[in-house]
Amino acid sequence: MRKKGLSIVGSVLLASVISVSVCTPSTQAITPDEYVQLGFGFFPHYGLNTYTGTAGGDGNPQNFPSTLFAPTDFDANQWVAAAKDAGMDYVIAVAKHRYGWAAWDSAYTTYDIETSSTPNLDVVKAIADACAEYGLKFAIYFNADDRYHYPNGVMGNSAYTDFAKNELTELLTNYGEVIAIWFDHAKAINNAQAAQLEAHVKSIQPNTLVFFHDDDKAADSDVHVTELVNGDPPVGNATPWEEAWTLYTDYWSYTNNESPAAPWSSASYTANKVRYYNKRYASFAVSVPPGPNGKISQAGLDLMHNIGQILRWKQTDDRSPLVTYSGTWADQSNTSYFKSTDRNSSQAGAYAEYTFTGTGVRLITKKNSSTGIFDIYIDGTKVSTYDSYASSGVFDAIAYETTSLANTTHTIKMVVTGTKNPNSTGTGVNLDLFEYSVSPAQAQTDTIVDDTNAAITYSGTWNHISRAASYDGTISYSSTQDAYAEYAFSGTGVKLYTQKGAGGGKFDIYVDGVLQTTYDSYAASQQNKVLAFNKQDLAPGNHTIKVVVKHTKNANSNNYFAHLDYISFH
Ligand SMILES: [Ca+2]
Ligand SMILES: [Ca+2]
Ligand SMILES: [Ca+2]
Repeated sequence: MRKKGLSIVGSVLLASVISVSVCTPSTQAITPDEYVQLGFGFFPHYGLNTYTGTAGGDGNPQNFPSTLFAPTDFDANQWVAAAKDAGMDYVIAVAKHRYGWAAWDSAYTTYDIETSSTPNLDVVKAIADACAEYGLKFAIYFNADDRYHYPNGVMGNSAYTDFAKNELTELLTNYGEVIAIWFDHAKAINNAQAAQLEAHVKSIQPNTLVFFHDDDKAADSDVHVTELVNGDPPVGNATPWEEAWTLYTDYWSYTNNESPAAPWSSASYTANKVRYYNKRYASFAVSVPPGPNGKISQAGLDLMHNIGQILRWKQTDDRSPLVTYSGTWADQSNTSYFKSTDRNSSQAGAYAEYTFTGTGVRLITKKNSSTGIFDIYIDGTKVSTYDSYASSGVFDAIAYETTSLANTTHTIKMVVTGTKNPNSTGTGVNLDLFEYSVSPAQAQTDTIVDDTNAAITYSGTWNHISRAASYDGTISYSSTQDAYAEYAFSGTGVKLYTQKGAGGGKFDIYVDGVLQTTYDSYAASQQNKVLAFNKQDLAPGNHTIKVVVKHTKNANSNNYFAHLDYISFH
């Protein structure tokens, strides 16, 4: 085993000569603050670990041949659709865990998907493609240790550093925009290695955030990342933060239990944790690990769906300036109220009014033995009269709920009647908070139109070639001024994908004959399946999208090429 390790180290040293050290301006930066604002992410742990029967990094990787990796029904679209359904906005793909096994075919090792039971499945690509399809951001987990190729440790080992850089070059070049590289187990490397890896990542995608999961390298991390078991961000936290955890008991990856475990199996518990971390300026990323077949279990899907049903409701407290009051209202406080606050009035005709944009709204009140009756109006029309009497106190009572409003701006109004039912000892009514919701998360069913599709009209000189890294293995390109490609579709949203590289030039993108943007496809290093244009607010009906070659370029580019890889619409 040691010999095998050493021979790979040798080839790694040779390969390191081809490293990339250039700077690429990106147009789609994400800042640490924006990362935190994403709020809720999916961190599905899946890879060789799923098939070893051991928790994560346990055991000697030499005992785990690559052929153990054998999904029968792999479906990254299922994972990402479930993430969207849960209200998540990004996915962290586990490209390489501590065993050192690569979930893509790396040119720098054979301990990867190439020698697995599914050599043609690129797990990283499948997740990246699904994220593009469903509109989620894409990040990559890369364990900083590597117990297969470097069983004696990676600390201070320059051959390892070069090997890691080469693998990172592949990950940052072939899968489009990567918002973050999540280096786990960073205590395995020293500070100089961490600095080199960070510089390398940013030399390829300058706006990719770099995280080191390891307290002694926290200062070097763009976002402070913590496992939930290691503690929460403090109250008043102002450091960009991500908390991460698994919803299964045994480990981050599937081991032998395909069901989420208590307390996380409760959708309200998990949704409340998301809100808890978001209030502390932290995003929350969770694993619901796919099983050995390559899919998330039904129990996992159900939990994710139910979390999404809760998170689609956003809270507006009674003290929010967005709520306007008329008449006399008294402030109340009790830790059982949302934000510990409530307002109460018994004055007939007094009202509280709230304007929101969405498809659903709820009014949350407190019932007790001394509360009375109020009316509820939506957009000026009385929709309900609510009796808030109860023989004993009830917090979080939903006095009114609708989920069937048109997706536009509405007003809900609570009007005090000064009346009560005979059992009640008073006429006062309580407003704790309003909740409003947007349309239920829906899996976007985009239709993909590859560049080879006969329905695309090409004018002028275009080349149509095979290229393995492009969508469906094809790409079309031109450097002829005013050459164009045009496609007609029916729908409300359209995206256009290109590639970027050292010879990339500029092209115009038109929708319905109106210039939308001029796209500069230059990048110092090759980037494939790059989203060049995204418009999602079209009126329902027929539209056209057109790419027109400018034959202009920025000063760094060595050519004028415009590429069309594919179009998607819905
Ligand atoms: Ca390989
Ligand atoms: Ca409140
Ligand atoms: Ca293509």
